[in-house]
Amino acid sequence: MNPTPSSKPTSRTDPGTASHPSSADLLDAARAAAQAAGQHAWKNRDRRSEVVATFAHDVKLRLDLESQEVAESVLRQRFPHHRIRGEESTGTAEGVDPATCEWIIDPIDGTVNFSHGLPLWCCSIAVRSGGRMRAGVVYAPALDECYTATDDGPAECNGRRLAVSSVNSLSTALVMTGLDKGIDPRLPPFEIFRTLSASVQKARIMGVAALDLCRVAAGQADAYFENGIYIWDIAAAGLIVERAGGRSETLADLGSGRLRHIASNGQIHEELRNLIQAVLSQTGG
Ligand code: LIP
Repeated sequence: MNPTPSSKPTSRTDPGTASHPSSADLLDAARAAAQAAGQHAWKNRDRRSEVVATFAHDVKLRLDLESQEVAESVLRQRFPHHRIRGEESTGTAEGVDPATCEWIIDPIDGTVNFSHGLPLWCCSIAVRSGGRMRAGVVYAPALDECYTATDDGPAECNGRRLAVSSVNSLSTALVMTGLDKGIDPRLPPFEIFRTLSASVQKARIMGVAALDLCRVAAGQADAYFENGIYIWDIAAAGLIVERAGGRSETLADLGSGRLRHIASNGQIHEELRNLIQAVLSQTGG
């Protein structure tokens, strides 16, 4: 495995300024921060059992916190006045001027996978301003995959252009999904999972939402659904899906930052949304 990703500079369509950076400038910073944070976790993976908190179905690692700090310090050097929001940071987005850039970080998405030594984890960094995502990077060190996109450029993996699949029916689709951390088998996500599994060619749970969406962008999966996901899990990869020709849509804000989210190649989007809405209306979810 080669942990060193491509770091070629992005082409510049808008020169940008210090106070209004271009999307290419933001992508360069996001890539640098994601690579630094991801490499920190990867190089220190023998410390993956250093746990700071455990939950019934989740874990928080010392490396989650350290990698968040690494990412933040890279971003602060370049953009000291930007807001930062992350799974491991205390900053909030409340009252932010929508014109101000806000960075959205998940230093290790797929923490449970990482803690077990599985290679399916990544660092996800997005930046938004003016109400839209400007740039996103999903970097998976153990897979040597670095997914990138800007709002005015293509989606790429290690510099190779991505395009969504052309599957046009759920019955032949590979659908990535996950189950809410607050697992309660009586809740609608389990009912949706049951229906989904029966309706698609295959439903897969990989445990790393950002990479799941990148698989959709790469045409290796056709759609994604999850209930109870957070903005930092889907912000960067959602943009990558869209710039690869697909769709990424938050269906509902479930409170406390939890979202119901779908993404797809576009062709099966309505079919997937209708299936989920039908189960929710039957279960009162
Ligand atoms: C995880 C996701 C995973 C989802 C988990 C969790 P974390 O993120 O990527 O797909 O099913 O509930 O949110 O906590 O490892 O960064």
